[in-house]
Amino acid sequence: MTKKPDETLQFDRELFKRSVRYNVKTMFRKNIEDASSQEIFQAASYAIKDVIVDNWMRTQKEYEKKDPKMVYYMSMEFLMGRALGNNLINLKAYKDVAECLDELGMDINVIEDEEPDAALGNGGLGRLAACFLDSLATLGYGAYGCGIRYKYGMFKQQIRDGYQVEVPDNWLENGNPFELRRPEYTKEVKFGGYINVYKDENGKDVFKHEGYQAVRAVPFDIPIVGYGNGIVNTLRIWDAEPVECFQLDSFDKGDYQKAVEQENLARNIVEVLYPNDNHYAGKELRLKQQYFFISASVQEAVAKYMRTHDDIRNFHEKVTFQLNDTHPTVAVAELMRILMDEYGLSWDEAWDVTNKTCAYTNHTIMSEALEKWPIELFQRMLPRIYQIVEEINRRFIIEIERKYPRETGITDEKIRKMAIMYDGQVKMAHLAIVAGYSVNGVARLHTEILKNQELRDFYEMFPEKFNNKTNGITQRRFLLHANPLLADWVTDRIGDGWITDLSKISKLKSAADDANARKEFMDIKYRNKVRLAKYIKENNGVDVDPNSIFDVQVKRLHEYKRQLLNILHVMYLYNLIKDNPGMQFYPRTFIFGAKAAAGYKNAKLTIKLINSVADVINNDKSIGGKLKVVFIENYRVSNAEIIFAASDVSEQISTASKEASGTGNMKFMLNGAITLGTMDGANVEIVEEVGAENAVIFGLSSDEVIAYENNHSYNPMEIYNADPDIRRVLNQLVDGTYSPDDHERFRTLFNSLLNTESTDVADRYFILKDFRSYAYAQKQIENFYTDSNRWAKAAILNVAASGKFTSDRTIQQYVDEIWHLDTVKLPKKKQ
Ligand code: 26W
Repeated sequence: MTKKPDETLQFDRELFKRSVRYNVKTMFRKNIEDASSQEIFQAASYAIKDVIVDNWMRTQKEYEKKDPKMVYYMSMEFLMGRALGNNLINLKAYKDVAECLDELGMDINVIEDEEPDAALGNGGLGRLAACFLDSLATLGYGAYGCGIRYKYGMFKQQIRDGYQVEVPDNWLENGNPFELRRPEYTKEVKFGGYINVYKDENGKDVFKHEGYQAVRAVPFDIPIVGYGNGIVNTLRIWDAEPVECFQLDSFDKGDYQKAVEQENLARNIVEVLYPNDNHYAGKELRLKQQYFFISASVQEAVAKYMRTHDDIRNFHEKVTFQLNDTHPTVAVAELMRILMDEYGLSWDEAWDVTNKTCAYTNHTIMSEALEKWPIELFQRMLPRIYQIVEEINRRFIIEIERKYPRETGITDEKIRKMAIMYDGQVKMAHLAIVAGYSVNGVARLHTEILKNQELRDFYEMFPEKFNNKTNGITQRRFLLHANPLLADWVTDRIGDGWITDLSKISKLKSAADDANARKEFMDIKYRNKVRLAKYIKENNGVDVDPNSIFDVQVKRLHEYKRQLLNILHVMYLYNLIKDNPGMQFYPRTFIFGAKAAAGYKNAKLTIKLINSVADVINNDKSIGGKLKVVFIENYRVSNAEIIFAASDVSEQISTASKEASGTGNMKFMLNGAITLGTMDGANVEIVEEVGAENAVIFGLSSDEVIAYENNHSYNPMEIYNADPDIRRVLNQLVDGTYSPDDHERFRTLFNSLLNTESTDVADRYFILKDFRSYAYAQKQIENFYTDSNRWAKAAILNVAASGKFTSDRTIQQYVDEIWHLDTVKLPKKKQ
């Protein structure tokens, strides 16, 4: 018998086609010719799930046999996007399936477009979790993603009359073909009530939780397919169900009340993702969501461990919990509770295990993002967890007093700044740092700021816990799937090794000096721009010229990310063109995409401003189409893939020190866009990799920003008074140029920059301070692009230098320096 290359990867096309026909018939009672695209999507997805499930079972069997150490990646958010295309890519079956669908008379792009995004996340933090799962499976590490199965994910954004309108995202409307309900792993989670303490027969304290409300947590498993290795890991998201159903005849009034409350609790808890990015709102329901999924996940992690081991004291040898920001931090107290109350460990034993199990990632230094729960709420909702956190705090304060004895004179100051509970609040970041074994930032600069500024006191006390893990992205989704033209071009030139080892992409360097290669590259970019132009025409009704420079800023809308700086600069350029009709000007298309948190006034008004500027400029025939502004509605993972592939300029213009890392910056780079950015977050490392001559950098450094913040010495009014161009642009916010029907519409944006009417800090994000340097950088971009050889060279060098920014590298560093997991390889499939 001849041996096939790798049996796990043989894709059986005939079986697939038969299976699609069969599914269409049994699911919809139709022949394939009569089925809708949505029905074909469903049928094809179930056919693919069938293939995945075999590998899933084999993987899980192997894990049982080898018993590797595993990571539980705990996260309130997983921004997965669409699954079908990604699963096909990782099964190495994309082209096969595209051809099969073609034979059945269907276009794979149309079928993929039928799938709603799984938008269970806001932005960077949620998408990072999704990239990490992809890398973990691809590198062969045992991993669980643990999260919440929100009924409604991130809202859909509609633009009406230039304003953002939020529309519910009923993503499960047509079901989710890839998920699997696992009722056999149901857990009970308890809220409220009180704790009774009594002694058992050995005189030991027993804590009994009474008078609580309970919810059943029911897990749904989603397969995470590794690239070409047969590994399938699990994303486990929890749904909530009421503990018991109504039995209308059998209970008294008290029970009836309780039954109704429990029913409501279950219904509300997983209803919707909080759409706030980097902003803590302190909502009671959010704390419930946190404890809900954490309690269920920790219970299951412990139960699973105890199915095959007998001493819970060694839990940390097989399990580690990574806490994605502070949102899952109740995990430390929940683990303590289970170890002590259910397994009888002493405090010290439980603390030892917890300490060796939990690790925390910080994703932001924005103070308004810090989670601080009112102690009263904590105590009322989670009475046992509260007791445990209080005891952790009590012991930690003793530790502070030991390190900073009274004679130092700083004991009280340290306690005030570092305590976990202080001033009526529970500080989740402090809890995560004290209770875990690792604290990491997400880019080198960010980690340095944590160590030297934000978390300085903790770094002083626990220097060994602090480490950096610069973020990364998966090239499987963001190049191989998102940009097939460029992916094929890369593979033709250097082979396909880059798909699982992105450091190999550096072999492209030589192409930058090859005139033919540069032409091919620019050709591909042009075709991707045509694809985006078509999308923009279909979705926005705006014509854009693929020969213009596509200058793109897509990310959540936030003042620190400075979309306002970008649009003010567009207003400035427009003035320039109007004043100098004959001037040399390379045509530019400024593209924005951003969702604003529903209650974030300035962010929403910035969207209206962008659309108002677009309206005026796009309809001004006198500028001959030199300038266009487009706001892409409902920016999300699926259209991001089209956008990155088509971008020339990557706008990464946050106020230095504010963007922890950024990951969009990496996706642009991988697709050959040139960074126009500040020295913030991972931009610093991008410039280091690609060379300063292949990026355009501007603005204050993070040290300068921090210095201004500390001495309160920045006064934007001086700039307004001294610079007539800036003054003119700012005045246009309030003179009706972009709001003829209501001159006051943009007044609050004007005020946020100059603050003539309140005591708030003016121009908190240094927009005026950085404006000139930004405008100059934009001028450099124009000159740069006009020299098309130099541009093409720089763009190719960006692709070639993107190797560091794969999430495969990031995950390998987490494994080597934090988690210490074992790799697993699947045995060859038996025939
Ligand atoms: C409590 C409300 C809340 C919600 C979300 C606070 C904070 C968040 C996230 C931490 C915000 C976030 O997504 N941060 C982003 O994380 C990315 C992944 O590490 C980084 O690349 C971004 O710079 C950072 O803004």
